[in-house]
Amino acid sequence: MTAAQKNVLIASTATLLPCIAFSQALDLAAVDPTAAGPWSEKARTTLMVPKVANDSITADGTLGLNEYGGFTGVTVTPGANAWILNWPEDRAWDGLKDSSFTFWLAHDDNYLYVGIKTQDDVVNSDDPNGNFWNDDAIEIVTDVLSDGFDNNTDLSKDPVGGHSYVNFQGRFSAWNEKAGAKGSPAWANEVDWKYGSSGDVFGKGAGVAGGWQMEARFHKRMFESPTAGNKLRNGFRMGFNIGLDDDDRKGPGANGNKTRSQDLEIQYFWANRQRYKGFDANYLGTLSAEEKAAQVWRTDPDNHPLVIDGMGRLSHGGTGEIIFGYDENQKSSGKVLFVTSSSASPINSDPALIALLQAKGYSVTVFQAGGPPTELRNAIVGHDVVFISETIGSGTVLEPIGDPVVQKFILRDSNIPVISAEAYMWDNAEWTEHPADYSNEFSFFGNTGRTEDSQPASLKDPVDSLYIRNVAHPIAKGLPAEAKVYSTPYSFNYGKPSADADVIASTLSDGTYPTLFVYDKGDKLVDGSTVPNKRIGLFFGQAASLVANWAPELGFLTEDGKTLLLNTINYAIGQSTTLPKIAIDRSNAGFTITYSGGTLQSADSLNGTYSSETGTSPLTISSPTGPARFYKVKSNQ
Ligand SMILES: [Ca+2]
Ligand SMILES: [Ca+2]
Ligand SMILES: [Ca+2]
Ligand SMILES: [Ca+2]
Repeated sequence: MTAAQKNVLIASTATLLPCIAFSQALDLAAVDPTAAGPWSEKARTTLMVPKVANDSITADGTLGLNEYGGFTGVTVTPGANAWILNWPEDRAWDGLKDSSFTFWLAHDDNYLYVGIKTQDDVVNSDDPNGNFWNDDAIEIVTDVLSDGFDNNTDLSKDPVGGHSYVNFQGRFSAWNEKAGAKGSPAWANEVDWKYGSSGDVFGKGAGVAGGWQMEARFHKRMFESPTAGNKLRNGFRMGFNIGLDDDDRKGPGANGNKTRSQDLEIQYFWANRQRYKGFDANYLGTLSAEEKAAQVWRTDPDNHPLVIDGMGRLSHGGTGEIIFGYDENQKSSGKVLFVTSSSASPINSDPALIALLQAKGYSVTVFQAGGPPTELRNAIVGHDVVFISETIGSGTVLEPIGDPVVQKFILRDSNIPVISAEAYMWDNAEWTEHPADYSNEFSFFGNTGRTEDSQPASLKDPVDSLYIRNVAHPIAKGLPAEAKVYSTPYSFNYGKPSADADVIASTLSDGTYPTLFVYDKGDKLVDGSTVPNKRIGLFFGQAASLVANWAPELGFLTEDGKTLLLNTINYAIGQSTTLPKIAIDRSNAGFTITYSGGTLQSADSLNGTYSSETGTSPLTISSPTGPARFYKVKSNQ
């Protein structure tokens, strides 16, 4: 982000700082259900769901060691990190031993699994399935297609996913046990599902010393929409929330002593994020395509303010998000140092990016930029790649050098691949041409869709596609020439790298304003210095007041966008090293060049100037011209 944006962001995050009361003496009447807190922080409500071997999890109510694929259980505690419902009037909570819970998530080819351990002083269930909120039970709310609607999942009749309860015994709210059929339409309304040990939903649990434990499994077909085609695997992102209801036998239920107005003593949730009020399917239906693309609700705080309240716990928009771990045969490996503006609570798309990298198999260390330069230089030790997020202030990865003093990239001499999505450090890093005084001059570098006069008019439009310039490069593998990488118009980073850089993609169709470019080891930067390892400028941009004055989200990336991002990290780490190979077949009228392991280049003399060919292998030259042509494959490693 630019310095000016950073100041604005500091002001806005200051108002979001959570007020965490760790005391067990919690005054429930004083809890503000509209307040921000850990439940609304992206960093604390974003999770990666590990992929485990089929049927390695048994929903038997016993959570085995590592049964959940290494998932670190998430503990949800009133007074520490839970959003608490401000109802009923005589709600009560007497501390951890009265009610708190830890949950685990994992998935295999067929099922999503949820494991629960609670502390609960009195364990009870004496209500019918549809009223499990009056018993000891968990609640699950999903936003399967991540639409973020301000809706009520008890009424919206979601075709897939929705709202359900599983009581401490593993019984299911949406199942009519007497009829042996679907009951409530609040869950997977358009899926023909069944509950049972061999059904689509099954749970099992029981009271244990000090509380209860329960496991439930949900067949993925209850979340997978035939029309949307979504599959819960390989990086898929889904809105998810989990809450808890505590019945301690003091209410009007059959087992209760009737001293309280309700069986429910307290209800609390893991997540309750800010959502745009009034943003739902009906409202979207009133918008034109242009208004949708401009996401007009984001800039209409009078009609669509960002809110947190009791309805959020039942809405799509209030959910946290989970990202599904990749299949074993699609995983990568490597250690990523993720450089962000706050390691305590990363913002914008960073929590979801981190979860996506973990889902892909990378281990991620989060590093907060802005400390002494040696701190960053020391932090890279043991890592395979540095990823610099757009959330950082560009100055936080620079240090003053020389006389006269200029700000230079701290890792300029570090022998580690670096990817940066923060375009405003590219100039000081000498990755892009820039004014002599390193000022922000948008004809050289920046992000598209800005108001500044120095930005060329051709870069001011809202766009969702970039142009692949090097189809043979491993980063561009499998992508079309014009690749739609954003699901909604957003901003691209761009710069003017030196001639040594491989331009993978450009912002404009004529190849100008590269938005994804690579310096390989030994290439020269714009100041003539030689890079000790790969340096990669990444397209994924940031807020741009003209077209998208809001922070990036992982949801803005299409599958092609995610592929481009993950290919970039794979390439930077350099796992798929293949030696360059070339073969020329002259059996036809012309000739055919088959090559792999790099970029095909040609020149008109052996020691001439080689330039990259644009065609993919095998490349057929049917009408050769000139006396001779020399071809070589330049390694991408
Ligand atoms: Ca188990
Ligand atoms: Ca209790
Ligand atoms: Ca009850
Ligand atoms: Ca209880």
